[in-house]
Amino acid sequence: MLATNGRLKLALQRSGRLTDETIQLLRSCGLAFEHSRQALSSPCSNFDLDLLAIRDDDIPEYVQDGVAHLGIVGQNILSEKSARARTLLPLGFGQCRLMISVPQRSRLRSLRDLNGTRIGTTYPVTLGAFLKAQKVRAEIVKLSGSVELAPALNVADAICDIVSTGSTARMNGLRPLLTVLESQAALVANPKSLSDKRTGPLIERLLIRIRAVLEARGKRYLMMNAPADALPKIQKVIPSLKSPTVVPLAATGMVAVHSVVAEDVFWDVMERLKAAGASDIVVVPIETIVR
Ligand code: PRT
Ligand code: ZN
Repeated sequence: MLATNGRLKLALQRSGRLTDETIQLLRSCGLAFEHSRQALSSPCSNFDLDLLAIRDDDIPEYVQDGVAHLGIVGQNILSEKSARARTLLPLGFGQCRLMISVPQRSRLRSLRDLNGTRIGTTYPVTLGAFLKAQKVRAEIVKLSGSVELAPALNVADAICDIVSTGSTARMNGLRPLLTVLESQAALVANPKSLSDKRTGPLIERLLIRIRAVLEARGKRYLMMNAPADALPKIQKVIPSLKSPTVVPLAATGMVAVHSVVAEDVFWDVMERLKAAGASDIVVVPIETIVR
């Protein structure tokens, strides 16, 4: 059943770890909407899109059933719900890992050691598929929360849970053994809505915007002046600079060079540009890059 009132429906987490970054991403795409944690549905005033704010666990099913055409949800939840939703784009936030951890003093050291053990988890489907693929026979103890307490309560020998900084595991005397799944938030779609003649083009328009915002993340626009004969050296400093914008300046022999650089190498690049002869280096943030 595909929701039809002509508007696209996107399901997002109502209130949780993914909510703020999801809203920020959608606003960066130029979408105007009110967001309140109380409202189930918020319309966008400048795009044919309604946002449905629900529990993250329900998002895969909403998308699979066509109640929402799109969803933004962690890949860990997608994997666990094994719903028919197509991943369109990883979004670069909400990074975490589904990991098997064991008590610090446990004798369990490797994947093979897990044979014959009990593993407590709220991810029985994902863990089951992993153990099957790895040909490990272990008992999966399905838990509904506080997984990290299971070994101390002798409910399990190991646990399989989401880890991001690792501090919860450490605080509970656990050490990570191995990663079952790497995860981040992703944009997912109901497969039928991609080919639908009303929602398909709307999804494509939204995708172009999201890609452009993601493309610009972590990048800076760099402008500098330099003697024209320093250009070859400058191009060596910024290898990504295939065809820099070079504008002659009124001062004879001087040019302005513009380029895009990655934020994480920016300080290093700037020092080397100065050494190569560049001056008046200006760096500005980039909001979007449309390829
Ligand atoms: O109410 P609703 O069902 O919508 O939310 P929720 O409580 O089920 O989910 P929420 O908001 O906690 O997480 C939403 C999504 O964020 C998850 O599905 C993951 O995709 C992602 N994410 C990223 C995380 C974490 N990092 C994370 N650290 N989800 C959970 N955790 C928990 C983890 O379960 C453990 O208890 O944080 C603890 C470990 O954190 P560290 O930093 O101590 O390792
Ligand atoms: Zn949840």
